[in-house]
Amino acid sequence: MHLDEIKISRAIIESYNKKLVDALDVDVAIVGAGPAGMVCGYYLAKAGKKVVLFERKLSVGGGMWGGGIMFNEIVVQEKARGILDEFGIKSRRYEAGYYLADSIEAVSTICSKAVKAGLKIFNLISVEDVMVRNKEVKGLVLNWSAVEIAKLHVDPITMRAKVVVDATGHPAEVARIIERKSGIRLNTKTGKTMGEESMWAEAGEEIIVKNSKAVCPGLYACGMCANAVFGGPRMGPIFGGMLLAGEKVAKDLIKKLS
Ligand code: 48F
Repeated sequence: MHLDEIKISRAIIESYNKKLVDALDVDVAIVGAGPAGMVCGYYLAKAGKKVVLFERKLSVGGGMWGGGIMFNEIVVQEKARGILDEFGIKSRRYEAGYYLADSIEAVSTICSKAVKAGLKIFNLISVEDVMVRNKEVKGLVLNWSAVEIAKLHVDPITMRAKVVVDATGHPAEVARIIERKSGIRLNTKTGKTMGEESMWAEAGEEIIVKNSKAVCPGLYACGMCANAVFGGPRMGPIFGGMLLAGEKVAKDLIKKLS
């Protein structure tokens, strides 16, 4: 069979265009394809919600690929083992209460299951702003990451979501944009982002799940971002809290949207 390069190009352009147009009006838009964002997207998609995820980088997975100091193993505590099982990720007991998983298997499996469940992931897209109406977040402002990196003077596009989830990890980028530009008071003690605290795995893992909740009308924090917004320690290469945070926000949103 003769392969026509123009057909290949047309197929990609037409299909991507359709996918992007369909992503302009959704139930939930997640920012960041780390473990927290992808797990959240998986449970939402599985529940039949229309959910899209925008990721700045070429690859999904955020900080999970590198385990600790680039040793590609992750530790997960007892409480979160059920989520590894739900995804079919193999875990091995290290000592009582400590389980190990291969970080490559973990990222690739979470991503695969989430996409198969119906989560639409757009990589290479950066969220540079939010759409706000009457002090409520109503959507996201998107641009190609290549435009951002090259600092090109190119205007973005806008999409609408019933709820936005900030899963951008340590920088809490969406919450900080709102703090800087919208005049909306965040649901924190000070009304502003509180900032993350120094390493304490045990406390951080507990707090992160509690902190993964509504930040302001229309916006939820999920994963490491939640401790940066509401205040809480970092926890290093233990990942149960990220998985549990993703599951918790998804459950809250399924209830809220039905
Ligand atoms: O950092 P990341 O993995 O966040 P997470 O899911 O997990 C945190 C852990 O990896 C680790 C940890 C465990 O103890 O602390 O750090 O909470 O994933 C965040 C993703 O968001 C993307 C970023 O490239 C990364 O893949 N991201 C950040 N800002 C934007 C963004 C943005 N403005 N637009 C699009 N993507």
